[in-house]
Amino acid sequence: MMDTPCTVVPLAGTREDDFAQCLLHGLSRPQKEIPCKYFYDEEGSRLFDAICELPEYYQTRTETALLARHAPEIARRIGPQSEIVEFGAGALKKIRLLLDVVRPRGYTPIDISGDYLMGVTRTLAAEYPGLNLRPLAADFTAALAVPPLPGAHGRAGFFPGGTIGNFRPEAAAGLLRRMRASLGGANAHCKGLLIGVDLVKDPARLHAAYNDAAGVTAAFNKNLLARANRELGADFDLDAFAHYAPYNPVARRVEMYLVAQARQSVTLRGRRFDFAAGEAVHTEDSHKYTPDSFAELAANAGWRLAEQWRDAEDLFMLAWLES
Ligand code: AVJ
Repeated sequence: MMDTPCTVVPLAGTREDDFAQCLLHGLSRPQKEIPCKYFYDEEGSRLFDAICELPEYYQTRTETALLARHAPEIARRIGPQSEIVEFGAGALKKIRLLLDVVRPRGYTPIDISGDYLMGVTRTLAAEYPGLNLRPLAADFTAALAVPPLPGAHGRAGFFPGGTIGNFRPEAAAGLLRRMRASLGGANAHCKGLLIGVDLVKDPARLHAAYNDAAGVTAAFNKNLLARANRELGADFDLDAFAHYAPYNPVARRVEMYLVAQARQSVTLRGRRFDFAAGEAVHTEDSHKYTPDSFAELAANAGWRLAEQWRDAEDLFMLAWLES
């Protein structure tokens, strides 16, 4: 039996994420913006979990079905006794679909929220007593030196959820390149990277997924302002902003905004920010790919799309990249 992992190792080089600094900076720009990574405080993570259950939000359930269905083929690609490194591991839900079939020697979940990661890792350790667990607290977008797990037969990366879509193509290629470097390196034999990708589809379907009838996505978007009020003592009037999330079929991305419904001022850390009526704060991009456009992105990052699994409706793709 392994020791229960009760320490989450903070990886060197991870800088403190500063919501206040980022917000002051983002709201001072000619085009106001708040980076989408700030959605995920406790309340935001709860709202995102609710999004995943929405009838309009097909992504989570489609990816989950693909993972369950193709686990044996994925296992063949990863190989036995390997190490799986997950980037932005969150609640450790999706890895469970692979563990019993892939039977890796070790699992290294990386997440920015160290305390949360410690809790969920403990639960996983109790369920998989033979698994070598190595939780790392780090920002997965940084260049991370992840030392290979001793005794493992190669390692594979895991980046589900379609989160790659939050990055502009240039940044996405940079991120995939850094993941390749993190997984490879001196004594690590990189088997590949399993990544979830949301696909280009009927704009109406995409629009519905980000403009759900129950208003959960709107609440998720507005949580950025609620969080600023809670954590930083800002005075955003949540009713004075509207959720706006159109699909841009030319750029092939959903763009999310918070739009001021009337002229207003907000005070944050002693500074005043003015909003014109109709002025938008950009909060998220969610890029969609075709299998070909994703293969091209991967190639720009030194990866080759070696295999792909899609649902019958071509809503979502699990891609297996090799270098
Ligand atoms: C978690 C980034 C994949 O882009 O669909 C859901 C986040 N934003 N609804 C996505 C999100 C609005 C989600 N990702």
